[in-house]
Amino acid sequence: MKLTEITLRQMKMKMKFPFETSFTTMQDKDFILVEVVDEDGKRGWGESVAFTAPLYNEETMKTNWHMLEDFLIPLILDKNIHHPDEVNQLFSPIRKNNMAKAAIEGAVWDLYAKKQQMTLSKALGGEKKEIEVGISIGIKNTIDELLQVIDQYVMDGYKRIKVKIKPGWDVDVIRAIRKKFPSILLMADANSAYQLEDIELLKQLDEFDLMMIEQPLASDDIVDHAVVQKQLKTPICLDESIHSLEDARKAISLGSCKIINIKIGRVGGLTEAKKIHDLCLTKGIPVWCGGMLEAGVGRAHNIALTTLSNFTMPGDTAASNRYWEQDIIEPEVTVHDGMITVPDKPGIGYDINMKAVDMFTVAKKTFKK
Ligand code: OSB
Ligand code: MG
Repeated sequence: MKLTEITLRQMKMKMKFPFETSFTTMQDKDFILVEVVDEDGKRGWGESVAFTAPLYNEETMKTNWHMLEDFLIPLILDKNIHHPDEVNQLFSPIRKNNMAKAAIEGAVWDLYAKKQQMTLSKALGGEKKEIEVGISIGIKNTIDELLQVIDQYVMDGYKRIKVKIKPGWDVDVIRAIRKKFPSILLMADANSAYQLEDIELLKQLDEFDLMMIEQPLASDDIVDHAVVQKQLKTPICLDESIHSLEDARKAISLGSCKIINIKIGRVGGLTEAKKIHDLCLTKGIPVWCGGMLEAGVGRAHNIALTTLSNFTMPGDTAASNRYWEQDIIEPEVTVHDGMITVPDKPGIGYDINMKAVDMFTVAKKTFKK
């Protein structure tokens, strides 16, 4: 494959509901869509999961555009690529900026799978024909409001409920949920809102039989997480702290977590995501696929990755209509009884709805040799 043309689009989509986490409330979704074209005119699509502000990690939509335009596209344009794993290698001189790397790498994976006439799932070595999904619910104004929202998603069939917590919105909230829903699969995501000194509070969560607590401590910490994990019955799952295979190896060997949330963007692409998956399989660490409020292209990549065998816990990839009035893929992602049927068409398996893409495009630039 030789990439002869790469197009970046800056997209703006309105979410149906604001999504509140311990670090910010998101309403609009601004992101970069990447389209690659090869010498045969075949196309592949990728989506950057960087947000507009550097609050989840250090990247932003604009830093991603800069990295793509000035560094990553020049490294890949017109190069001969035999397999998408080579993209990881080509990008290795550039430090971090994982979401920018993953956006273009994902497009190359899609293109590669399409050229091989196989699904992205198969190209990655995935086997599942359907995947289990849960849902991630933001912070609400009142506990009653949250309980109502949970009730609706439980009735929709989602396989596990994740709620966001932060200081002041934690133990009482989880207690109320457990009282009303004694047997659902339940977990809490703190997005780094706590510190080592909060350990007594975190221990109070042990009585609620949570599947896991996601990223209680700082995003760059795997040392104190190990201290907390030793004192907690509830498994810790790391999200923000894992950027690479090396991070995963160190976190596992320190005992910083018992579960890992793999996000393709955070780890720099599907090749690295697969390596982390494989390591976790040998270490007995279950993984699941996290979400970044993706539009359809990112959602499709998440679905393909989740078909790998060690994704044994429901992920955050909910239905398109949970987030969007109109998604950018055809058909949209649908969930029945908490399951998504993996598409069987080549590549990401969904068509791009170009009318919707054009409607949400704010800026566009094409790069050629
Ligand atoms: O920590 O998993 C997270 C959304 C934005 C930023 C970080 C996270 C999340 C979610 C939502 O939990 C997952 C989704 O529905 O895509
Ligand atoms: Mg998280």
